[in-house]
Amino acid sequence: MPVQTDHLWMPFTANKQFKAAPRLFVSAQGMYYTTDDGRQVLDGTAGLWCVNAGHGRETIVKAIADTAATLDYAPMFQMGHPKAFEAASKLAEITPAGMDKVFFTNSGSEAVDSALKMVLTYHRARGEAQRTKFIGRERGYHGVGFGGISVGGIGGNRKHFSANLMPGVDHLPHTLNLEHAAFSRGEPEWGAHLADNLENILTLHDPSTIAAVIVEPLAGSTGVLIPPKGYLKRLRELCDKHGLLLIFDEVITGFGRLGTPFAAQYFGVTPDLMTVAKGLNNAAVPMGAVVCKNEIYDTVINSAPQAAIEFFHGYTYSAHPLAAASACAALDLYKEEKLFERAASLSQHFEDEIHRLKGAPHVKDIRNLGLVGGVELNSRDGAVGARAYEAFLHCYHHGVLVRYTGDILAFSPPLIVSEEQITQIFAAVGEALKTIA
Ligand code: PXG
Repeated sequence: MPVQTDHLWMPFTANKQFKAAPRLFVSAQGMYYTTDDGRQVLDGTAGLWCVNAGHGRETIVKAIADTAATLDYAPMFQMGHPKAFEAASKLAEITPAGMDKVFFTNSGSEAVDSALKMVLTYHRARGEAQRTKFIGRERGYHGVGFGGISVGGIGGNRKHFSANLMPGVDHLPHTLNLEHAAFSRGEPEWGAHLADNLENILTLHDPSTIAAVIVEPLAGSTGVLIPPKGYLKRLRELCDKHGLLLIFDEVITGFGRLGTPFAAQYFGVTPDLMTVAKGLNNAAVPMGAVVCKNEIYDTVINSAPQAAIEFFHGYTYSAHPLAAASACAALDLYKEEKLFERAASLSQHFEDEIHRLKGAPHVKDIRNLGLVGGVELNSRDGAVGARAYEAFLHCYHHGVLVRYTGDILAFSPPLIVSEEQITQIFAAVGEALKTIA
């Protein structure tokens, strides 16, 4: 029986186009989805960059099932439950030194908005309430809340809402430059100086009014923009020079995507706050978090009287028992199976295979780091995105799931992917590109 699609308004989807020919997954195991017509599709994107340990992992499934049976829900406002604290401790084990405090949310978008509020609360607690402005970056994706789209830099996500965005936000330029850095393998050599634009922006504001800078260490959603060598270190130095907090949005880069727990460790740059979600619990139940430096937590908590709520923020489902239990199980699994190390050891093969597409029809640029890759296509005249959509569709019908945004194909397989499967993903793309006009 074909599924009735009329009632659901689908997110970030061309609803009319999709409903004319729906694509449905009915189950998933390991590296594969199964479609409603019984085909196996290799997951080249870890769902939406989130199922880092692969699908249907037994210990995670069991943790969720057991928890649902024993503690379906517990309030976290003025109450608690053990798994919430355990999940925070397990997460703190793998965060950069000195970043041991965790605030749970239900998504990356909520993590970003929570981080922005946390920053404002911190500055107020330390007597710098005038620090209210944020600096994001062009092409940044920080979720879809009003805070997130305000600091974000993706035109399509902002323009309908532009009259209602948060005030006091400015943006750094993005770091993609095809003239100097096309087909870079890993981090581009060119472009560290782009961080110096922060100084230019600060001259337009009083730096003492800036609360924080927020960037994705590696920009994912916008089409995989790899930071130039030295760029993030420079950004950190400039933030320190002017007393600005630095937020890394690690919703995509967290949990082994680059072969280290977080991009912060990969690049050797420690932010003041990190936003995470997705891989936090292998995406089994909606969950996100803000991780902050101990000093931020201590300052906020110690600024309030003993019986006072220190941070007026939280969600009904903050650290929901099912989410917390699945986070504990996922974090254990990453450790037991050494999946972050596995990602690191696969990254050279991934790089070699994706760069084989150089010279394939329509390919304009190829970018990669860890187990993240992007292939940018030349757009068809007057139809941006059409080529990538057709390539995506061809891959899907030939058993490989890829992602696309505009005319950029994106790849981020689960960290359990094999070398052969990596080869298969890019071979499927190569075949697809030959068939499309
Ligand atoms: N920050 C970053 C860096 C993200 O990539 C969010 C925040 C928001 O997370 P939530 O959980 O609210 O969606 C994201 C989400 C894609 C794609 O294919 C990327 C995201 C979500 C869906 C699709 O590029 N990133």
